[in-house]
Amino acid sequence: MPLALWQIEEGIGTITMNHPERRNALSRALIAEILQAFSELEAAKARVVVLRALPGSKVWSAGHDVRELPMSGRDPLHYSDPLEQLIRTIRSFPAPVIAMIEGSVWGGACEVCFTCDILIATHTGTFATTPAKIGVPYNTTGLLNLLNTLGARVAKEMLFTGLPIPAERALELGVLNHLVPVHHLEEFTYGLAREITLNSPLSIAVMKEQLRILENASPLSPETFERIQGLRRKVYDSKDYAEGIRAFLEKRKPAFTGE
Ligand code: YXS
Repeated sequence: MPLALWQIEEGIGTITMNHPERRNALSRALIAEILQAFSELEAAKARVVVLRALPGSKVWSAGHDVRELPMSGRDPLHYSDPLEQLIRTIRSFPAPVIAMIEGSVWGGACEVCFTCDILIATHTGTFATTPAKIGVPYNTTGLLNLLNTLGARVAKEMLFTGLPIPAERALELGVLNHLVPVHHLEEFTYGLAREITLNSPLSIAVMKEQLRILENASPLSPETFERIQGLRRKVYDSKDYAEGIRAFLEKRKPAFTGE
């Protein structure tokens, strides 16, 4: 059974994550199929893409596949990690990507969502950024993305507590574009998508790329970048990181020591 389904109709592409048994955990295999779907939709000149889970999902995506996180000593969110590749693909896709959200969104899947251009959710949607629960040293691009999306206050609360925020609060914070009733979610999302298909795809593609460049315009000196990387190495070399992964796999609460 494919882990990701895709289709295109009247210029509107749809990619559906189709691995409910694993709560759409973003494994290498699932991400590979999503990336393939984006490639097919780019070739088919999709004017807009809707990224979704199966209708009625309780979990939109459980985030990075914890079973595929490297054990301590290696960077768990390095540049070529499949999840990072997916985030870059969405960001550089030459048409708007709409995240249509039903169910809870966890960890790295929040970043996938937040990277999408437009977020439309129903009240079952919640968002939890969870690196601290697993002892993972979040990566710099991810933190910048969270800062840009949430602002420092909310990003800190979400990262430090790991608690989910409900869709209503995400709307208040400007994370969501729209919060609509479950029965209206598809009709509303595809109605907005249709509006996009009526406009100039070239103008939209160029504006999306301009905004991407401007969003990352804050230069980091090499020294600052090295300092940040050194901080991250401290975490992914830690006992806490190894404990975080072991606890998840053993289905128990982690006992962090801060070492
Ligand atoms: O045990 P089986 O084989 O049935 O599989 C179970 C879970 O192990 C699996 N699963 C996952 N496998 C790998 N990676 C995951 N992230 C993951 N999440 C779930 O799916 C099967 C059903 O899970 P179960 O029984 O827990 O389902 P549930 O409906 O009771 O609960 C759904 C969730 C999502 C609330 C629960 O599965 C959960 O809390 N999952 C972990 C969510 C999370 O902490 N994700 C962050 C992953 S780390 C990450 O994204 C980044 C590295 S970071 O942290 O930096 O953002």
